[in-house]
Amino acid sequence: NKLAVCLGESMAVLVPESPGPLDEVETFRRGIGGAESNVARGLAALGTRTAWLSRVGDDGFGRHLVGALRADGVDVSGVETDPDRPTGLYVKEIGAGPPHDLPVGRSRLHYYRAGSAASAMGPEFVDRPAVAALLAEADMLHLSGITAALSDSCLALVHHLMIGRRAGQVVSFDLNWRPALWRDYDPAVLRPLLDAADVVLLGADEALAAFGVNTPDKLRELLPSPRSLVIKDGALRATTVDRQGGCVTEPALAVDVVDAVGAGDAFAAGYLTGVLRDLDEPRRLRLGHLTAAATLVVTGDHGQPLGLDALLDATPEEWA
Ligand code: KDG
Repeated sequence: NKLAVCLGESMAVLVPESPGPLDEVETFRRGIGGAESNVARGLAALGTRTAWLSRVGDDGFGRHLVGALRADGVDVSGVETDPDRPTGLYVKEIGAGPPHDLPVGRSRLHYYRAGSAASAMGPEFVDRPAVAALLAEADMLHLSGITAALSDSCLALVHHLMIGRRAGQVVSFDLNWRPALWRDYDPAVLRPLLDAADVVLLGADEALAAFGVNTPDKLRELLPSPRSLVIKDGALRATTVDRQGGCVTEPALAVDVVDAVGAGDAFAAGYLTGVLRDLDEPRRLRLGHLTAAATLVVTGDHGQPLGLDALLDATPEEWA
């Protein structure tokens, strides 16, 4: 069984019990967020051997995150506890539609993560024996643009991991464009990182916001090296572009979206499981859509696999 290793910050999430502006929400449910740990949970749920690498604070949220990922079947032996810095937190705002400025099905993230334990990761993180052992064994390493935006030391760590990867290790990189994290920082640093990956996942809308282009050919010009560019076109479709510019497209599934946060991570978990299992390209994309659909219909960042009824209802978007 191949090993996938995901590195990135996980956070406790406060999920409102009802949609609407945060000025009005009174009760919240504790959840688990963090793009790469969402991918790790999704991979493990699909039976992929998975480890998650990160740092948490010596606090209740940190212990909860680590325990929950362990219970989900994710190897957490490489997670480090920082005695001084806290675990990051984010608060979700769920769209209620007018007069709320967020439409139904859309969410907004409010971060409380500056100076977190994970933001203090740097290149020396990989020297820890538990981390080094997992990286040496990993068949796939999954990283994202979020880590690159957390701090200079985190950016240096991402570089270090990409340069130091083992021969034959597949590096997957999700752009995960989060403008709120790039306020004081130049997102141009992302381009060489993306281009050094084997598999790049990105939303067409994210690519437009980050680099000003979103079509398969323009994105290929921008990122000539990755073996596969997987472009997610919102709720409609996903397209993989190979190095020669050849495209494979699969329509997304039509579901009633409750909250889209985490759906990209779920898609990544499905797609990457397909890569690790050597599925053909259409089936990699289809597995991505199926796992994304399970997350789109819940308020949490991570959904349980769809049951039979939901699968039968989830017709491709173009048939709906
Ligand atoms: O992809 C979902 C993530 O955006 C969410 O879990 C929070 O990791 C997070 C982030 O940095 O936005």
